[in-house]
Amino acid sequence: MAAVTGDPDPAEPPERHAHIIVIGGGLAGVAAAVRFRLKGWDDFLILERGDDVGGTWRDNTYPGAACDVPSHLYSYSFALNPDWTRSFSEQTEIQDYIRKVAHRYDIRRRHVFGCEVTDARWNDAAGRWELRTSKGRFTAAILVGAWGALCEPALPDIPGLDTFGGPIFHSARWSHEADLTGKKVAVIGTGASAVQIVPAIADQVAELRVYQRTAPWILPRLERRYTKAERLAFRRLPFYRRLVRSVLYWAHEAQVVGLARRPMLLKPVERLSRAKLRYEVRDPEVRRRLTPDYRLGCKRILLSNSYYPAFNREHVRLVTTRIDKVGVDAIATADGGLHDTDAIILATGFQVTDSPTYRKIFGRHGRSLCEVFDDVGRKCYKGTAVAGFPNLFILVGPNTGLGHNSMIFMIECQVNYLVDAVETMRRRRIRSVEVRADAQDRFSRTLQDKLSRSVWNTGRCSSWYMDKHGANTTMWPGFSYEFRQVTRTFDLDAYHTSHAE
Ligand code: N01
Repeated sequence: MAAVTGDPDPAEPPERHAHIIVIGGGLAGVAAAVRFRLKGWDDFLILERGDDVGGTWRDNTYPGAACDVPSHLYSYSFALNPDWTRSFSEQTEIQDYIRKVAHRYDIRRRHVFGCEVTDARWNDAAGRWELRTSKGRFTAAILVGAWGALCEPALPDIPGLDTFGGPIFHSARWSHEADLTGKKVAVIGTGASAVQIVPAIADQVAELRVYQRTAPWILPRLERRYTKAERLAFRRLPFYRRLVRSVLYWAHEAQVVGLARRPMLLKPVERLSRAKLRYEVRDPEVRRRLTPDYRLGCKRILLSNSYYPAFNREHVRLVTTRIDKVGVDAIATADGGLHDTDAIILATGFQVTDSPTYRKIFGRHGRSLCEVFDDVGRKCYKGTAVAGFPNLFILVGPNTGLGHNSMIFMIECQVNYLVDAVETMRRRRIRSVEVRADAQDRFSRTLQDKLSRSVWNTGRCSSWYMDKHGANTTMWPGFSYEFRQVTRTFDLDAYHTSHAE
C-alpha cells in the first residue's frame, strides 16, 4: 500500500516516459506506430489493454465476421496486400494482415500489452500527460487517443437480463466455449453484426429467434473468392493492384452524393433493396416486418445474400414485439409471448458517442472529455483535437465516420495531421498546442450545417450516429478526399501554443 505521505510505493514499478504515448493498438494505433517508425522515431509507446494488435478485428470473432468494405480498399496505403483471397475479407484474414504489418515494421516491441489505462491527466505545470494504468504510471508529452469507436459493447437495458441462466454474451465478446449446437438461441439486434451471425449459426441451432427493433436496409453483397489468375495479377502487377484500389475508391466515393447531399438519389437503391426482399423471403407477413420504415442510408446500409433467406427456414423466427423481460430460461415479449431460450446473443452495438474512455481523459481544467462533451456536445476540431485538452490527438474521433468508404483512409489522414503537428512542434520548440475554442466552434458549425441535409439527419430513423444532444457527431459529411485536404498540413494558427523554456 502506498505511504500516506505521498512517498513512492516501493512495490510500484517506476514511471516510464515516452515522447508520444498512443492508447490502443488497433488499426489506428498500428498506422500511427508505423508512420513514427518510418520517420525514424523510436521514443513512443503503445498501451494496449489486449494481448495482441488488431483492436476491433481482434475482438470480433463471432461466426461470419467479415468486412463490408472491399479488401483491396480496406488496406493501408503503405501495405497494400496482394494476397487477399476474397473480394470482402473475413475477420481472420484481416487480423492476420494487421499482425503481419505490425511484424514487418517491427512495432510490437513498442507495445505494452495487457495495459489498461485507468486515467490520463494533463499536467499543465509540467506540460505533459500523466497516465495511470494496470501496468504502472506513464508520462508523455503527446497523447494519441487510438482507442477506437466500435470497441465498447453497448448492453441493452432489458429487465432480468442478469437473471438469465444460460450463456449470454455480446457479439464482440463471443463465447467460443458456449456450444450452440441443438440449442434454442436468441439474437437481440439486427445491425451489421447480427446479419452476419444469423445465417452463420442458423444450421447449427435447433431454434433461432431474431429480436428486431428496427428493420435494416440490405443490399446484395458482391462477394467472391479471387481466382488464381487474379491473385497472380495482384502479386505480379503492382499497377493492377493500385488500379483496382483506385476504381473501388472512386466507386465508393460517389455514394456520398446520395448519402450526404441528395438523399432523393437513393430512391432507386431502395427499390433494389425491396426487390431483393421480395425475391428472397417467401412469407409476405415476414417480408412486411422486414421492410424498413425510414430512408435508406439513415442507418448503416448492410450487405448480405444470406440474411433474408435464413427467414425461409422453419426454425428461424423474426420477433418484432418489444422484449418485456428476460427470465432464467425464457424471453417474455410485450404481447404476452414467452419464448424458451437456452442462449442469448446481444448483437446490440457499441457505446460510440458516449464511450466510457471519455471518463478517463482529463484536460487542462481537470474536467474529463465526458464532462466537456456532456456540456457543449461532442465538438472536436477535424475529428482530432478538443479545446481544453492540450497535446491530445484523437484518431477516429468525432465526425470521422464514413457510411461509404474505408475507415483506414480516414485514419491515415489523421495520422498525417498528427505527424505534421509533432514535427511542427519540434521545429518551433513548442511545448504544447491546444485548439482554439473559436476554431473548433466554426469547424463544428460548418459540419453540422452540411449534416443537416444528409440522410443520416433527415432519414427519419434513430441511430447511434446521434449524440445525446441530438447532433450527428459521428459521420463525416463529405467526400473522404475532402478530409484528406483538411488534414494535409497541421494548421498551427488554429491552436494556442506554449513554448519550451
Ligand atoms: O451494432 P448496431 P452492430 N433492444 O448498433 C439493436 C460496424 N460493423 O454491432 O436499430 C432491442 O449497428 C439495434 O436496434 P435499433 C459497422 O460500422 C461492421 O451490428 O437501434 N434491440 C440494432 O438493430 C456497424 O454499423 C461490420 O432499433 C436493441 C442492433 O441492436 C457497427 O459496427 C460488421 C437494443 C445494434 O446494431 C455496429 O454494428 C459488424 C435493445 N435494448 C459491425 N439496443 C462489417 O464490416 C440495441 N438494439 C460487415
